[in-house]
Amino acid sequence: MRKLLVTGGAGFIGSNFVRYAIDHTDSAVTVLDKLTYAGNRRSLTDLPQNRMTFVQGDICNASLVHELVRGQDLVVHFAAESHNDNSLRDPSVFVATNLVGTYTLLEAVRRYGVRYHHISTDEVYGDLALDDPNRFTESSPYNPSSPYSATKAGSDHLVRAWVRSFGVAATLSNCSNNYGPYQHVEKFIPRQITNILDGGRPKLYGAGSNVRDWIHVDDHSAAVLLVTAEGKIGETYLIGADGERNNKQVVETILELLGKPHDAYDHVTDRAGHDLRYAIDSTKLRLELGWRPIFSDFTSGLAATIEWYQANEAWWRPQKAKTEANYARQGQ
Ligand code: NAD
Ligand code: TDX
Repeated sequence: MRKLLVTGGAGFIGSNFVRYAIDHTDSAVTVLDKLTYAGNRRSLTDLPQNRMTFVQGDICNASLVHELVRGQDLVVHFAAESHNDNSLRDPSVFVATNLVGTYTLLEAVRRYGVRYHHISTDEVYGDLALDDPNRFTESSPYNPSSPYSATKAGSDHLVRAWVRSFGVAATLSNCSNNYGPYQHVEKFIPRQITNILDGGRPKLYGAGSNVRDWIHVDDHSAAVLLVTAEGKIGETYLIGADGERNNKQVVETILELLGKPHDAYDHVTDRAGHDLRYAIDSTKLRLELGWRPIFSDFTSGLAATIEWYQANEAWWRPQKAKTEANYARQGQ
């Protein structure tokens, strides 16, 4: 049985990954999560408690991190401050968690010789023009735009330096925009779904022409598990499911799935420095490791996600009013 430490396991992708890993492997999972505003213990309560240990704590706490890393077979590091809009309001916690937190974990896996997998984002590569025929690959130059993506880019560089300088056994993956259950209502898709469920309207930044490359969170989890099993030490794998759509198209699909008119949305203040387009070329992952996405139809994945938010109001309701009040202060 593999002993697995998952940081950020009470967040959106982390909790889906823990569920996926418990369903698809015999791993014994320890979750380390600070339970910030973005972490939710309820995202893990349906899991068999004999397969999972939950520890509330900060990845910047070196003594706690060393105690937990020691004796593990693998650390998968999801914990982060993850929201671009928040990083524009207060970057400080992004520097602490995304950079110092990653450094703290790297020192611990170095000390105890534990295998490490680093979860990162396509945003480290900056953005693409709408008509650029190229997509991001593992050799695209780093060019992050926001405080969030700059700290994620810095954390990737730390991992590569610890591999080369200290021989840490690490792999990295950079994924595109995830959607699915348990995503915080501050993020684009859950915000729009819950606005409509609440009798309100979707809020589109600017003209809505920005493009994101959507992937279902379970396809991300499957790719991460595969990289931890078969990826080459020191290598980076881009994860994407050919899911490019602009924000206006996504909002129109959500409105249609909920039986509302196509144009029942509002345009609001654009995000400062808003990246125009992300697009991933995942050829390396597909050819070298044989990964394929299962959720190839975005509309049916989105319909299932909408059903999840309809059935789980008790999960998202406590966050909704505060999140919308924060947005309203920014004219969003
Ligand atoms: P999230 O904000 O939903 O969850 C983050 C989790 O980390 C929360 O449970 C939070 O409590 C925890 N956390 C934050 N600071 C911590 C600290 N100092 N110590 C311990 N725990 C802490 O984020 P997410 O969307 O699930 O993203 C998870 C990871 O995936 C991040 O590294 C993010 O950069 C990356 N990523 C996300 C996406 C996406 O579309 N959401 C895409 C690519 C990569
Ligand atoms: O209300 C909104 N209206 C809107 O038009 C919100 C919240 C967002 N948007 C736009 C901004 C983006 O173009 O929708 C797009 C997606 O926004 P977010 O959900 O904030 O995601 P993004 O900024 O693309 O970053 C996400 O994907 C990459 C995750 O939050 C990151 O953690 C990940 O690294």
